Amino acid sequence: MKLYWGPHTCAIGIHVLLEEIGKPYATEKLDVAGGASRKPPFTGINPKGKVPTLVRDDGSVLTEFSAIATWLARTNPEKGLLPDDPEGEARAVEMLAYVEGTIHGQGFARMFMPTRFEPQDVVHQTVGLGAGSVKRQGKEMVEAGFAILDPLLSRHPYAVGDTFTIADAALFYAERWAPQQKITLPINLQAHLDRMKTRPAVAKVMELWDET
Ligand SMILES: N[C@@H](CCC(=O)N[C@@H](CS)C(=O)NCC(=O)O)C(=O)O
Repeated sequence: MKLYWGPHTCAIGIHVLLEEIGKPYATEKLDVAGGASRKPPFTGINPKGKVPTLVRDDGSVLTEFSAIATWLARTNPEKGLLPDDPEGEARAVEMLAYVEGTIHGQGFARMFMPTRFEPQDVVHQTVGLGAGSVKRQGKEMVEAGFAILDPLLSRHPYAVGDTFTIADAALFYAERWAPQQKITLPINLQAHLDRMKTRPAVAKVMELWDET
């Protein structure tokens, strides 16, 4: 099994899951910021040009954070990474979808790659966090998303309950971007991020990625 990843990307959540599972795996680092994921040879592996990308032992390729996370959870049931009960599973999927689709896909993506969003005029793309800019819009979306999730984390230490699940791996990667983008996390999400960093698997991956 091999995980393709890039510095500062959401792939860190999948790397954490691989460490939590504790079975052998390989990794390959890509210069995602420099565009390596969008050209050959990587596009021959994942034409979407995105990390995380997981190549499994049978050579098949799995893409999309939640698909990879769900597959890892279901193939390692003894680790309890995805609740078995319908309510717990639905809450985990709910968190994954919101982090990936809204906070990441709508919010942080505008901050990281404003040129891929409308409006395409120079003013809106280049005024940084100025009013009306794409980046500012993204920041507001992220802050609104975090504000919605924060009360949930006042009820339990992990994203959907008392134990670590794949929903925590997703929430973690988004929380980790907040200080890098000068976004102040609400109190319960900051506590969750701090809690995540105390997990040996998370600490190990952050050291491997050379990130704090
Ligand atoms: N929907 C995808 C999104 C993955 C994604 O956006 N990955 C980013 C890094 S966090 C990436 O590879 N970007 C490279 C690019 O778009 O050029 C998923 O959930 O896995």
